[in-house]
Amino acid sequence: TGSISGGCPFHGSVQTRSLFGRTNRDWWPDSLNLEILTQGGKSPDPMGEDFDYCEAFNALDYNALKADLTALMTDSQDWWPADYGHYGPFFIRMAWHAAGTYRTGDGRGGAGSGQQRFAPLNSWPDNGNLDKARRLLWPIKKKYGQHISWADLFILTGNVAIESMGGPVFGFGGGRKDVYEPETVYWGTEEQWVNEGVPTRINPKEGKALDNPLAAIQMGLIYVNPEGPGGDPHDWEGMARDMRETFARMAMNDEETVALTAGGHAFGKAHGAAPAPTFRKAPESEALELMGFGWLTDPEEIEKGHITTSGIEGAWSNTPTQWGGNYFRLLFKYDYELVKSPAGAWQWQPINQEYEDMAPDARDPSKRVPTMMTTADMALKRDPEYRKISERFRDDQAALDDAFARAWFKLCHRDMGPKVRYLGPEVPAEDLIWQDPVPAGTTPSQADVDAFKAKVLQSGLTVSELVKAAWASASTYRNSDHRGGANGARVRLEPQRGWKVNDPEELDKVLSTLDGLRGSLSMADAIVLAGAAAVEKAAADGGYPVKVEVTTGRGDASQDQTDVDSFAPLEPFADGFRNYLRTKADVKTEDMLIDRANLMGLSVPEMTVLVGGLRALGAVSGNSGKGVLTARPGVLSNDFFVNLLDMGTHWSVVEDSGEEEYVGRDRKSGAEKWRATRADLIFGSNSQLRAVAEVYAEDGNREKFVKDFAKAFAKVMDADRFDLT
Ligand code: HEB
Repeated sequence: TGSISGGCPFHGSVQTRSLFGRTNRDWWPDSLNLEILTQGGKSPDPMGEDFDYCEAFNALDYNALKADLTALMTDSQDWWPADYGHYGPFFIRMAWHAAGTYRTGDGRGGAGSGQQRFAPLNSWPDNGNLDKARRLLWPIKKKYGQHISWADLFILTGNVAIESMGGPVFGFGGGRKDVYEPETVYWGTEEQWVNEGVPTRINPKEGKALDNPLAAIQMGLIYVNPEGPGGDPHDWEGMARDMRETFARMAMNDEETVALTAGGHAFGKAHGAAPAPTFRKAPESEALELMGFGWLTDPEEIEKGHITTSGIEGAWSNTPTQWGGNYFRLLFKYDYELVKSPAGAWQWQPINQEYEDMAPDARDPSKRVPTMMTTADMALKRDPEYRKISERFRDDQAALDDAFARAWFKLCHRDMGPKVRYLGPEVPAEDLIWQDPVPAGTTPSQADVDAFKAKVLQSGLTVSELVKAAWASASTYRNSDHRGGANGARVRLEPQRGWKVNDPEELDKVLSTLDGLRGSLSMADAIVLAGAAAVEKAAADGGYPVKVEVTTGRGDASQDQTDVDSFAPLEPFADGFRNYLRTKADVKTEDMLIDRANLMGLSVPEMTVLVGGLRALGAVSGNSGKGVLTARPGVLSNDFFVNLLDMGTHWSVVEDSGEEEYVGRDRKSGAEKWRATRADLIFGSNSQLRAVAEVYAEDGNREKFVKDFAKAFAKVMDADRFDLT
C-alpha cells in the first residue's frame, strides 16, 4: 500500500526511477510542444476561470441529449460503419477504457477529466480505433457544447449504449470537468509498448510484482493482455492472477470483475480480420493531414469489415447488440480450442458450434460466423473462484443484471469522489460504500466556535500536537479521485487512526481531549478548528497575528460507513510535509513530496510555505525534530527558511542513512546545529524551490509568510468541502 512504491521498497544503490516514468515527450519527441505557452501559470483552458461547469451542466437539455445519443447509435457513417448497424458496443468500450485507467494506488487515471482525448491515452495500443468513436460523437459535442464535457459525454454515451441494447443501467452522475492538457501520470518506465514486445509486469518466476500505483499488466494496456500473460494463451493461472490483481487495483472484487467482463462482452466484437501490416500508426505519431486520426486501414477494407484493433477476431455471443445471457450460455455450452485470428492473435473457438449459436457477420446479417472467447474470457470458466460466480450468473440473469449495473456505475463514477459532486437527473438515491459517505453536518454558531477554540488552547495540548492532528485528518485528500480529507473525521476510525505517520498514541490523546471539549461540534469540525486555533496562537506568538479562515459544518462518518480496505491506499508511504518516510523507496523522497503536493492540489509556493511553516510549528512525524530548523518550535516563524539558507551552516550526509538524513554544522566551530532530510534540503538545493524559499526567508516577508501559510493551511483543511460549493 502507499501512494508510491508501496510494497516496492528500495533495493539498489540508486533511485531507479523518476516520478513519472516515461512521459509524452519521451514517447513523441517530435510532437508540438505547447508547454512554452503555459509558462508563467498561463492556463491552456479556453473556458477561463469564471466558467462554472456545474451551472452549465444543470442548464443542459438532458433528455434531448440522450435522445440524440440514442439516434447516433444506429446512424452508421461510411467512414467508419457500425458493426451490426449499431455503435453501442464500440461506445461501451470507449467508456470502459476512459474509466478503466483509474487506479486506487494514487487515485489517478479514470474518466474524470476527458484524458482519452490526449496523449498518451489517445495512442495507447489498447485504445486502438477509439479515435473513431470520439469523432462519431463530435456533432453531438458540438451541438451541446459547454453544457456537456467530453469527460461526461464519454460515460453518458456508454450508458445510453447499454440502455439502447436493452441492458441494465444503475444511474449517471455528471460533473466531470474537462481539462485541456494531458495530465502527468506515472504509467510505467518501459520504453516500448505492449505490441512492441515489452514484457509483462507480473512474473513470479522472476520475482516481479506489479509496481505501485500501476494497474495494467503491460505498457499501453488498460488492464490485462487478452491473449494471456505476456501473450501466452496456455497460462491459465497467470491469466486469472493478472485479472484479479489489475481489477483489484481499480477497486473491483471477483464478482465485479466477472460481471463487468461478461456484461461488457455480451456486446460487440473484437477486430482482427485484416493482417496486422495494414494497420497504420497511432494518432499521436501520424501525418498532419490525417487530422488526429490513427490506426488507419484502406477504406475499402473498412467497408468490408476488415479491421484490426486488438487483432482478435469475432463476437462473444450470437446476439452482439442485445443484452442477455448468451455470453455465459456459450462459454459453458462449448469446449473451446486454441486458434489464431486472421491477424495472428491467439483466441479460443467453440468446437463444433451449432449454426444457431454462431454470430451474425458484422457487415452482412445474412451470414453467420463462429463466436470466440479471449484467453481472459476463458479465465471466467477456468479459475475456480471466477467459475463459481460465472455459473451463478449463468443461472440467474437478474443477479447478473444487478451486479453488472452496479459494477458499471462504480467503474464510471469511482474517481468522482463524494456523491455531492454528482449532477443531473439520474443520480441514484442509494448511498454506496465506495462513495465514502459522510452524514450531513450542522453549522455551529460563531460563539460556539470561539468558545471551543479558547478551550482548546487551555487544554494543555501543544501547537504541534494540534496541528499534526488536523494535518493527519485533512491531508489524506486526493485531487485525483477526490477521496480523503477532513470531512467525516475518518482519522479517528480504522485504518487511519493506526497509521504510523499519524503517531497513533499522540493522535489518540489529542482526539479524546478534543472529544471532551467539543460540545455540539462534530469531531470533524473540532479537529480542524483546533488546528486553526493552534496556528493562530503560533502566529500571534511570532508577532504576526492571523486568522485561519476554515469552514465548519462537517459531518462525522461512522466505522460502518468506512470501507477499511479501500482506505489502505490512502496511507502515505512518505509525507514530506511531516518529514515522514516509511522506508527508503525506489523513488526519491523529494519526488514523493511533489507527488503529495500535486494530489492535494497545491502550487509550488503553497507547498513551500506549508513545509516551512509546519517545520517551524514542530509538526513532524515521530517528533524526530528533523527539519525543525528553529530555536522556538511552536511559533509560526520563517525560521526554517532563514536557517536553511544560512551560509553559516555546512550540510553533510549522515552515513548509513541511505542519503535520507543530513546534519547541519556551524561552518566555523563544527558544532552540530540541525538534523534534516531530503524533503528539507531540497528547498535549498533545487534552484526553483530555493528561489521560493528565498522569498519566504526575506526580512520584509515575515508577515507575508504567515499570511500565505494560514491561507494554504486553510486550503488543505477545506479541500474536500464539495458540499459547500
Ligand atoms: Fe473488453 C472488446 C479484451 C474487459 C467491454 N475487449 C474487447 C476486445 C478485447 C477485449 C481484446 C476487442 C477490441 C477490438 O475491437 O479488437 N475486455 C478485454 C479484456 C478485459 C475486458 C482482456 C479484462 C478481462 N471489456 C471489458 C469490460 C468491459 C468490456 C470490463 C465493459 C464493461 N470489450 C467491451 C466491449 C467490446 C470489447 C463492449 C466490444 C467493442 C466493439 O464491438 O467494438
